[in-house]
Amino acid sequence: MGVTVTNGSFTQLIMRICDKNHDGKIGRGEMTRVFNEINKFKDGKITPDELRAFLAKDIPNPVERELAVGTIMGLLDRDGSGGITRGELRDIFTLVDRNHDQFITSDELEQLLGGL
Ligand SMILES: [Ca+2]
Ligand SMILES: [Ca+2]
Repeated sequence: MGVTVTNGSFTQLIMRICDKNHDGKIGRGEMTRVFNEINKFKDGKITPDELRAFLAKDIPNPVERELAVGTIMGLLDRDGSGGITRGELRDIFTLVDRNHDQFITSDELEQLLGGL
């Protein structure tokens, strides 16, 4: 079921990366912080290379990492430009936050990723 990585489900991995204050949900501020961490060149666009570098620590297996990068790009790069912009990240946040409480929970993430 869904995309898995060696050390837990993809959902757990994303929660671990994004939930900075460990309250079990991802807020918009946390999303912005993660965006800035990944976007090393500060050009407002996350490239597959930046994602790959960012995920190297959490997904050591290159095959799994490539799969994760492809999945994330596929989900977030809405216009297929080869990069993820802040606007695209905002759009996906709104989409995933089904109950519109301005937080993404692991359940809401699971609904998005479970079908993959
Ligand atoms: Ca949080
Ligand atoms: Ca929510």
